[in-house]
Amino acid sequence: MSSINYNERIPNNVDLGENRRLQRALESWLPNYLSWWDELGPEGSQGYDVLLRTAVDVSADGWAHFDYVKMPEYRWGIFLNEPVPDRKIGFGDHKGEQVWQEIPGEYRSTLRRLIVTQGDTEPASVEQQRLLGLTAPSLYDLRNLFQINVEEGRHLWAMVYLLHAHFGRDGREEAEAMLERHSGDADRPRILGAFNEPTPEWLSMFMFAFFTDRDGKFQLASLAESAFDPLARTCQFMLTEEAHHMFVGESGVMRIVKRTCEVMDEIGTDDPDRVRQAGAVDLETLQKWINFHYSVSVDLFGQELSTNAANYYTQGLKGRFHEAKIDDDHLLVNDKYPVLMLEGEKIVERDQPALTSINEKLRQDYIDDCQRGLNRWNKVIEKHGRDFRFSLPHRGFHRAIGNFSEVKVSPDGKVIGDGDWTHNVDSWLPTEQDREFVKSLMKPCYEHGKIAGWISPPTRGIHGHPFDYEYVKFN
Ligand code: BYC
Repeated sequence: MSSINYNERIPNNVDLGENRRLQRALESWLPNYLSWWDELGPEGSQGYDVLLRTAVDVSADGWAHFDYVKMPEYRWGIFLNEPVPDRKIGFGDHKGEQVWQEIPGEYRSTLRRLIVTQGDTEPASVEQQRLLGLTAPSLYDLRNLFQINVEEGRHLWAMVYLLHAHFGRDGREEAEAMLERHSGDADRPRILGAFNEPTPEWLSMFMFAFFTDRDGKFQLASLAESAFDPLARTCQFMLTEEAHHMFVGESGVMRIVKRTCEVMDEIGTDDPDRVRQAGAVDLETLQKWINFHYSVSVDLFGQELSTNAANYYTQGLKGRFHEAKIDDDHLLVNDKYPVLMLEGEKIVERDQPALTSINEKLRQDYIDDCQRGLNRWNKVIEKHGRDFRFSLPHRGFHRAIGNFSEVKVSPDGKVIGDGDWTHNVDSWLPTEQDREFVKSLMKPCYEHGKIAGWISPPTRGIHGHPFDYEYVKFN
């Protein structure tokens, strides 16, 4: 069961060959997927040979194989983690019962919606990043972008498999619709807000991989707790791949911070204009990118108080992050959770029912994880003897979903009037001018061992290769 069958058109470890109907359904979706990749996948990259990892096994050791691959020939497949024998449901009304291999009828539409929401983000991110291959700061970064893109494509496959295998005709229609909605499309946008924002340059790419892929980590980890076992096992394997995406984001920003600090040392000043003139991104500008990407990603966790979220939990469809490690009754019926609420002009903490606060609990876990990354970036600045420190804005800042969506909140957490907001917003969020400046730095640098001037090279290459390895061959 565990090794993947590469002789089949769609590599898989789910015995697809034994279910001819399902296999045919997926094989008929494949050409549509490939035309979508051709049209909206990485621009101009079809002929490149890229050093990519491909999943070949789901076991902890040696699950991936590295080789040069042309991206349209990547073996997108369907891999689920091995089943845990005798796995029991860990939370909610069905706690202690056997997990489900098929979906109970009463949960069908809710699960379909969760799977569609998750699946929709995957091709969305590929669409958002499609032009970045034209301006990568190095071959190493170009390869990492393409790696992320093919794996997000595989994550779409993971969700489409569940739709085809478990939702009949509705599932097939949803799978088609995944290729019909497009990021930023006025008529048929992607489902969640952050996935309709453009990723126009590499600073946004790294911030997206740090902040938005991290939402993916927490959402997938919650779905990995699901009583619907095939969903849980799929998400577990997706998380293995996802770790690299977040590494690309965190180390990417770290390398930019390092370069900025080096430039400040070289020119002997931290004056933002001078830093920009010297071809680096000033720390104030990086903070604005943090504010933007963090706030749109924080929205992805939904409303602070959500009966939807409470129902997902009670029904056993979606758990909390690392559910089994939490020391409580996993029913939460009598528990409380502190939530920031808006009362008039004031933001106050109020105890709320833990069940309806499930989204907020996940958001808090996410915020703590983001803060750890920022601390590591701040260490770089500290090492260079500078006083500047990055911080996460208040969770009410620049929100479009939830309690704070109707008001304006400053990064330090005060409810402010429209006038105050307009007066200050240019120092909090990227302005057109800032975006133009960052874009002006984006010149491709595809010579071996060379790197653009606004970012420092990585400390290590990929798969034991040095930084100056030929990660992408243009042919
Ligand atoms: N945008 O009760 P609520 C990833 C809607 S990223 C637009 O809070 P719920 C990745 C909501 O639909 C991870 N609408 O909703 C990263 C609802 O609509 P109705 C993606 C929003 O359902 C990088 C209403 O507001 N995974 O993997 O509890 C690269 C009430 O809200 C938004 C998932 O999302 C929004 N942000 O929570 C590649 C996991 N938020 O019922 C990939 C699956 C809420 O009024 N999804 N609404 O019509 C879920 O778990 C939940 O659907 C959500 C929302 C957490 C998203």
